[in-house]
Amino acid sequence: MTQTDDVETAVTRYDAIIIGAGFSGMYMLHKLRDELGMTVRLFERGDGVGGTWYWNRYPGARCDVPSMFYSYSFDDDLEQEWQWTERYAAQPEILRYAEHVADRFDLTKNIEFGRLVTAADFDDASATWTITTDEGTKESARYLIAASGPLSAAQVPRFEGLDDFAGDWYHTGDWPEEQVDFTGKRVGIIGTGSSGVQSIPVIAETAEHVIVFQRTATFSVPAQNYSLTAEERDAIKKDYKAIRASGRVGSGSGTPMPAPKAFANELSPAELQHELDAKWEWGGPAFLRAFKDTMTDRKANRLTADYVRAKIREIVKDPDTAELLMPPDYPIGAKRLPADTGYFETFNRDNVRLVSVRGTPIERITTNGIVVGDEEYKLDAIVFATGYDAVTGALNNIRIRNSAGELLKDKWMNGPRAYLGVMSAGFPNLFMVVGPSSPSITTNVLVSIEQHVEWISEYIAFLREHGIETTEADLTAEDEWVEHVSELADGTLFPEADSWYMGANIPGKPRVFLAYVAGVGTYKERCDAVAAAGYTGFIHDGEPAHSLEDVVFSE
Ligand code: NA7
Repeated sequence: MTQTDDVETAVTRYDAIIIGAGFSGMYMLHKLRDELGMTVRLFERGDGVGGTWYWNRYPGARCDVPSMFYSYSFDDDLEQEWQWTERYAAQPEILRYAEHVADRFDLTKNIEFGRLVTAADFDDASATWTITTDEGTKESARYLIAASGPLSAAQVPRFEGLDDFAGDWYHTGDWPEEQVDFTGKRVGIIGTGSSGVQSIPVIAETAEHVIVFQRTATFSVPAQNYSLTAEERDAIKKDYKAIRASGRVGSGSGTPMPAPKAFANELSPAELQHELDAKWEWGGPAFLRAFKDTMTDRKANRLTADYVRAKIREIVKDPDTAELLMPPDYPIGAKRLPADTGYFETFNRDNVRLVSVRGTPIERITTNGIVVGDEEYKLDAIVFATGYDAVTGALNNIRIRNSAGELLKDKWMNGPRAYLGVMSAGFPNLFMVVGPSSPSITTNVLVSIEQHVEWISEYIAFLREHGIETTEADLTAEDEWVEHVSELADGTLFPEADSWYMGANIPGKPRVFLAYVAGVGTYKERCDAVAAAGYTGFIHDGEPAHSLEDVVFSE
């Protein structure tokens, strides 16, 4: 079905083009090609599949969602045959899994690796998207699916002098393929989010000296990772569907975990302590579910935060270092809560030093190291664990333009706008997987990815079946959705922190909460209701798909 246009650029026409070969793009490719019989081409800037897990090869990189559930559920044989070795898989194992999926479903034959998509232009007349790659090549398709990832645009702060640094420097999200050996080196690590929290303990084991440059002290809870036994795996696999489903209902994050029993103010001091102890022992993000209102009530949140502060004082031997590690007064969980293995303990090591850059920011980088205040810290290597331009970064890095010449980036100047988080008004036939205003980043992203891919491919099947050439989000529906998403966030403590969830980590980025917080189950119900009503809130070939009054978004 592939055609070649007779225009000068010899554009090849596909049914769909997908950007990104992470978990979103790989499943999308499988769905569209193998179930819908479409011609599909996927463009991936890396030289292999895996997306985030292809790039994040830093020491200690590990998932913070249990691997048995941070995996695809769409294929029974796949979920039964893969044997996760740890409760929380490390990056190499997750990458092997992604490669296994690519082999199993023969995906790579439709993927062009090492090709960065730099621009995408929609043409109303032919109802096609034409993408341009960094090599200047162009391809076109009816549908463009952005599976470019919510955490893929790595951010290196523009410190003066970085180019002069004589040592090596790395970003955790753009780590080299070959192993980096820090033995005998003085390593500076900037950033104490999840990537810093995971990498600092591991780098400290080999480096001669580690200096951690901390701007905001972080909360962190132990992952409580362990090796999975065959019995544990088998027990889950026996009942895989039902166990997975239990994490997908209502306001769930998508990961099965113990539900909170009560609101904090319903519990006695002893019961509060018991709930927090139990969740600390359970490990990882479940800690934020000690109470029903941890993320909505300041008092419940403060109890939870103070519990971690007390743990830090207990673990870290030097009282001055412990004080520096004390997270300031932002709600715990309002910045993504890292799940660590020995993070606070690492500051008891003789070869680790903590430097606060909160009051006195990093001034510049020199040939020899990093200058803070009047001190120059001599370094052989610098690790930037400084995060991402989350959710919108990867999309805005592509010059996405509609037929009227409008840029998506300009439309999103004051914050991203997307109906259901899948499509932005004025940009027809462009679907986003785990896009802004969808649950994505606040959930087990594999669950959100599967739901989005399945919903989008069903929609595409519907469009093809009904001979509809273009679909686009209706502006009113989009405005209502964005308003609804923002109201939901305002009912929580999330907006109170300067987090990447809020875009606050990127200078100049609008302060907007980037996700839908009512949970994967509720969100799926909304999406399914839209589909059942004939794709309400979308415009099909210029005509409203259905009356907007059929779908009410306010709670
Ligand atoms: P994060 O969570 O955005 O953390 C970035 C860290 O880098 C954070 O501690 C920042 O301090 C720090 N940072 C950023 N810019 C600077 C400058 N200019 N100076 C000093 N320190 C700086 O990114 P991660 O990669 O750790 O995690 C991202 C997600 O990936 C994670 O949540 C998981 O979902 C997976 P700040 O707190 O902004 O003061």
